[in-house]
Amino acid sequence: MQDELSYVKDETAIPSLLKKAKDDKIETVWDRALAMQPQCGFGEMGVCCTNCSMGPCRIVKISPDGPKKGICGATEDTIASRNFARSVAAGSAAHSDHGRDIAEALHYAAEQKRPIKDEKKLRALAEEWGIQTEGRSVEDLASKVAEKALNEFGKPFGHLQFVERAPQKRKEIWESMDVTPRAIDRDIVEVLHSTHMGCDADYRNIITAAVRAALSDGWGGSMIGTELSDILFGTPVPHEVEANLGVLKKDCVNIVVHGHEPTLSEALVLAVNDPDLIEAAKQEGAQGINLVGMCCTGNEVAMRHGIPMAGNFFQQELAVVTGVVEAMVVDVQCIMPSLPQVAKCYHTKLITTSRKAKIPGAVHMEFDEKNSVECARKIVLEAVMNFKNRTDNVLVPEEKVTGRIGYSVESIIRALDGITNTFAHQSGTVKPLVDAVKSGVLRGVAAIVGCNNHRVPADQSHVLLAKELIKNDVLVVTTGCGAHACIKAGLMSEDAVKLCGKGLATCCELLKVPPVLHMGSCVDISRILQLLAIISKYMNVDIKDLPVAAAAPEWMSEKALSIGTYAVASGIYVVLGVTPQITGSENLTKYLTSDMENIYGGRFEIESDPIKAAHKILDHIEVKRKQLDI
Ligand code: XCC
Ligand code: SF4
Repeated sequence: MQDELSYVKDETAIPSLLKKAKDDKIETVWDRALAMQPQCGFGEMGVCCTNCSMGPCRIVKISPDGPKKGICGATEDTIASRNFARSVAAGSAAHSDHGRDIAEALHYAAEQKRPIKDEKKLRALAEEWGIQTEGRSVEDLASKVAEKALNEFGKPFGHLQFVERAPQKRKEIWESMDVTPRAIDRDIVEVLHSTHMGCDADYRNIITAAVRAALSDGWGGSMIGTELSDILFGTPVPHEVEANLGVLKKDCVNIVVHGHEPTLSEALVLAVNDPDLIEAAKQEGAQGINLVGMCCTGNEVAMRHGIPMAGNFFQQELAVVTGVVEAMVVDVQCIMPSLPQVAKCYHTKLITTSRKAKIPGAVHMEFDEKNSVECARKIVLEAVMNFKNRTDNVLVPEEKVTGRIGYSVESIIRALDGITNTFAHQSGTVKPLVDAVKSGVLRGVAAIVGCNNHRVPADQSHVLLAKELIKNDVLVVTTGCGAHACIKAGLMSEDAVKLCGKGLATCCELLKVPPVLHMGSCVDISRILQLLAIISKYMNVDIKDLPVAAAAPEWMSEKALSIGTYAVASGIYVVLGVTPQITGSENLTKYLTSDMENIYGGRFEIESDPIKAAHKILDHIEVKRKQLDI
């Protein structure tokens, strides 16, 4: 927990709005974090178990007295690993259920003959999945691909189809550990089953099940989410976008779309361009309708439509505090239950849209995929009619920057090659990137992903880490709230080249790309897996051999734990800036931060200092370079 002064230095637009929140007597995430101190030591160490009603049980670590086992006899290793595995399963469930919703959306789009944006990608995926493409209409193919994707969740035999995208050596490692993901729902259910009271007590075996569920996310649910979203809504291409809370407009009806699934936000993009609704807004005295995005849904619509990126996780309450938001429209994940309380103090309507996420105090307008445009129109009209209720108590912060985003794998390969119409699954074309790495001009590639967390000054670790890496000629790719942090700090602008080492600067200037590439939302970390798989196959090595690393410097969600786990199991070195709740078990901590490397080639590292984290990543990259003899 940091005091407010920590935020004054950065570019987050947070200080001015935090002051307004104080003046308006609004409680924010920082107030609640302060009130929560000191936080429960048992929970922090992961040694509190509530898996059955004989508990809660907790293991006392700080003194020789006190219980060392749960009532059933579960040890600290069992309890901490079960808690960790259940978090991973929940994270995998969240990402994968999102993927399933997109697959359903593709199914309905086909059924209703609605536009399917990326036909090329659809055909490529159909071929990859062994679906007969010749002579088939787009709708027919989309329907078949959607069905096949939906079957990935519960098929009784075999393994996930996207596993085939991994390099051969990786697949062998997974086979040898029996963690090849089979069916997404099954792998998640198995974690819940095996961590039930009186089932699996071996922390290594519990983590093995967690790994399988996590791989079901990365090479399953998330990858389905990304690929099918691209097919349905378009594969992102590079373009400019504005970011930070300064994108809100005083004279317009402002709608913030917040959450995760692009189905809702895509329908809103259509609705806000409806001439009737724009006219209605003008009738109400506004200049027009201004749609902006927050968190991952913000990333989705920014990547595909250039909709401004209003902010990340820790800016959601502050967006309402501006006093100019007519509606905040949310679906699932990372939506603070505090929002209706904040909204109540202004005129803002908080509109929930998913049956999976209702919040007391919000207006619920359920989004129906079969009737998406009509639903979106109703929501937009609700916002328009709310414009007249705005008061004078408004503050739109000045902070606003422009950056270049839209780096899907296809766009990256295209930027590298100057070739158009490249399919992601065609390798070969990553040659210029590989050559730059081999020659040493580029030292390697690092991914910076994840959330905000009160344990870190908002965005600061993301930004310091990214700056230190690009200064040392490491190309950074980013998603999620990390991407918001980086764009706000100017790291996706042309000027960012000045912060780069000589090699990276030359590459960026040559290819006309920023040193920090925005690859999308958190499900789009599957794009990063895909890119690494292509590079590995091209170089004929495994992912674990590449001079690459990942970091989640401010992570907080269970999804981030699932991501971290599938990254490690994919052979990647993953630095966590916030300590996971595992330290009550020395064995589990050692397993995750050391032993896993011997098995999977990747491991977790815990490092809260972003500069030190950067240097650990740089050291790791140099070790890998040496091993590759480059
Ligand atoms: Fe959520 Fe995806 Fe984390 Fe941001 S980065 S706080 S998970 S919105 Ni995914
Ligand atoms: Fe306690 Fe065991 Fe029940 Fe957990 S499962 S609450 S350790 S008795």
